[in-house]
Amino acid sequence: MQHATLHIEGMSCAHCLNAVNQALAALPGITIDSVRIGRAEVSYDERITNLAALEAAVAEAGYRATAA
Ligand SMILES: [Cu+2]
Repeated sequence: MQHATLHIEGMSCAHCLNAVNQALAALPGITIDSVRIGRAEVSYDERITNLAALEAAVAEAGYRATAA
């Protein structure tokens, strides 16, 4: 498993936390360690997914994620 910290722009409330959580949780090969406003900590199986897929899922939910 790889660990990643995503910096996420556009989050402001509990709804945002939910939306980001669900977007990430829907991806295969990922374990969410924590989601806070502006930041998500995740572990992922690099044989199944990658940082670009994580960033794209967050983008689809309406936020802008950048891997730290
Ligand atoms: Cu919000």
